[in-house]
Amino acid sequence: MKKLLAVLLATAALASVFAVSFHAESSAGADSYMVGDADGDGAITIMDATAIQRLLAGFIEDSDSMIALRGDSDGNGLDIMDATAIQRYLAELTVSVPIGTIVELPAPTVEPTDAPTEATTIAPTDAPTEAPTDVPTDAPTQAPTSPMPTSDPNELPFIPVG
Ligand SMILES: [Ca+2]
Ligand SMILES: [Ca+2]
Repeated sequence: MKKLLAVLLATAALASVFAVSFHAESSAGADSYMVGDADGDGAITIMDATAIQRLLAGFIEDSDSMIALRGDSDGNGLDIMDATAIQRYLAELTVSVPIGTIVELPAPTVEPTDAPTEATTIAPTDAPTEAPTDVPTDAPTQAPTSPMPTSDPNELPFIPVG
């Protein structure tokens, strides 16, 4: 019962935190469940194992499949081992499944929205037709001021022999 008490205390602490933080968005526990809490009363009790056994025996219906979802502690579908796991958990025996763990409910499947069929109404902008206003600058008309070389720099200087 120590484990159960710890889980309940942790759940209560979480619930109070959520109540403060997310009170406006959703009621606590509406989008999550406790693994093993087959009957959904918020606690792991022998009634959860009994609910699984009764469902498997066909004595009760599971119209919204929540007993099967919450009771399936190992994720392989609801079977008698899930009831046994709850009994072992309550007897404080070793269980290898996450009984008592809070699990978020899978998000509801949302139909994909249709892609918009209307064509975009924004026409492409026209390219600018106005000519550029900058006139190209004239090429320089003034002749270079440095004098042109008068002799071929590759020509060897004349050295008189004598
Ligand atoms: Ca329960
Ligand atoms: Ca199972």
